[in-house]
Amino acid sequence: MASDDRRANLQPLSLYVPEPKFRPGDAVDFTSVRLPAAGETRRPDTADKAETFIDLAYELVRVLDEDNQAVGPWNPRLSPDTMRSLLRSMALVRAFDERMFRAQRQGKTSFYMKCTGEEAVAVSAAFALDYEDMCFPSYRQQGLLIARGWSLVDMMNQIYSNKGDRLQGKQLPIMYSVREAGFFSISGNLATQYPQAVGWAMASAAKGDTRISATWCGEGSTAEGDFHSACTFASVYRAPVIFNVVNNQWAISSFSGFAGAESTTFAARAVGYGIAGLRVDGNDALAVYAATAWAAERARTNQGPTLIEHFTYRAEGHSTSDDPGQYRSEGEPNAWPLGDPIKRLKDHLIAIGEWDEERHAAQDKELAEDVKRAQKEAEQNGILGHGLHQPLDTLFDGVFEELPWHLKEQQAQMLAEETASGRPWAHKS
Ligand SMILES: Cc1ncc(C[n+]2csc(CCOP(=O)(O)OP(=O)(O)O)c2C)c(N)n1
Ligand SMILES: [Mg+2]
Repeated sequence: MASDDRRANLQPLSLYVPEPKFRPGDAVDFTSVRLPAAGETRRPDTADKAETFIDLAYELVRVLDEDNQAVGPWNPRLSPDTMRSLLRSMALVRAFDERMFRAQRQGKTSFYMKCTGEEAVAVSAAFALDYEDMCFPSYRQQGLLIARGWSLVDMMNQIYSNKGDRLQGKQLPIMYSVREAGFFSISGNLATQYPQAVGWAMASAAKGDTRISATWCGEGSTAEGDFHSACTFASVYRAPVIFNVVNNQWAISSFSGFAGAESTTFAARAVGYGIAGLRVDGNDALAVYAATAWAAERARTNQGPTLIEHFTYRAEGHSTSDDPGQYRSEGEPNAWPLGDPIKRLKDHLIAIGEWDEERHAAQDKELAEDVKRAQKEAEQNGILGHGLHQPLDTLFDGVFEELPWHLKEQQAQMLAEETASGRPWAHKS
């Protein structure tokens, strides 16, 4: 019998292609999102073996409850002063984002990326880690630099690629690199920071150092090969590294289903590699703090890596080049059931009598003024479109230890053409 005849009786295959639940114009209903209550998820000892708490990869570590109280075994019991500084740092990140987004719209820079709604992910981590621990962030963790007290002017100089930009305009705006603040150069190629963080952690362990590393990527980026090879290396060598997966539901216009969210959680990726996995309410600054401190303690005591999924929501566009109104319902950000991280910590501090609306409003005003002042100072070093801020021949500096012959030729040709054009700003001196 011909094989065609045999196959005629079989059911045809069909390819499954995920579809986001809501598209522009749709009413949003997030009631199907399973949310364990605050305080419900258990907290294992940091010395426990990863295989004894696999359930945590499917639960949700939450501290702040519906009544704005901090509850349960993960409550980090931070002092009111520490919580006020956490709140202030998150509010400063938001003020910075607002101002720089506007600067892009005013044509002062070509590009900007906000982290609105995700401020707790980076800021709480910065509070829970040691300043000496090394961070390998994606482009949405400006909160690390801001919480570590790095200069806003320096960040803005980079955004403007101006005279004060220590990276000499060689990186896309917002792709900072700050060795002094333990902030590794941001890469445009998604997930490359994951193996780098593991390598750094392995080196730290091999040298008998005491510092650990932490890295961040979006849920979409977990589909990259680099994510998986990093997990393998970290598991095999028990590298002292914290893997943060920021599940903000979207990867530009692709929803999380395209990275596997319909089948399992992102924290569950840890299970297959035999490493510790936690799933955390990413909009709960206290839960993020507690999870990071727990993972850091494991890393520091040679228990190896932890993967933390931060369950959150990207409240605004992917970047200044994006228009989310084209692909998702406008109702999503407001319907997100885990709320806003700044509002939740603010409401907690108010509920325990350690803050009030007037102080909050006054702080917002003060932070907006601070950011404005920094912006004025940075703009004295130049903005986009106001001439060349870095001498043209520095274009070839700082990449190769010794410039290859073909680049030397290109450099010479460029300089000859510029000299012929008679433009006065073309050369170093
Ligand atoms: C290797 C690689 N592929 C694709 C891109 C283009 N790109 C930039 S950001 C992005 C979405 C990433 O989404 P996610 O990892 O969820 O992070 P988020 O932006 O949500 O923080 C894509 C596809 C890239 N920069 N690098
Ligand atoms: Mg994402």
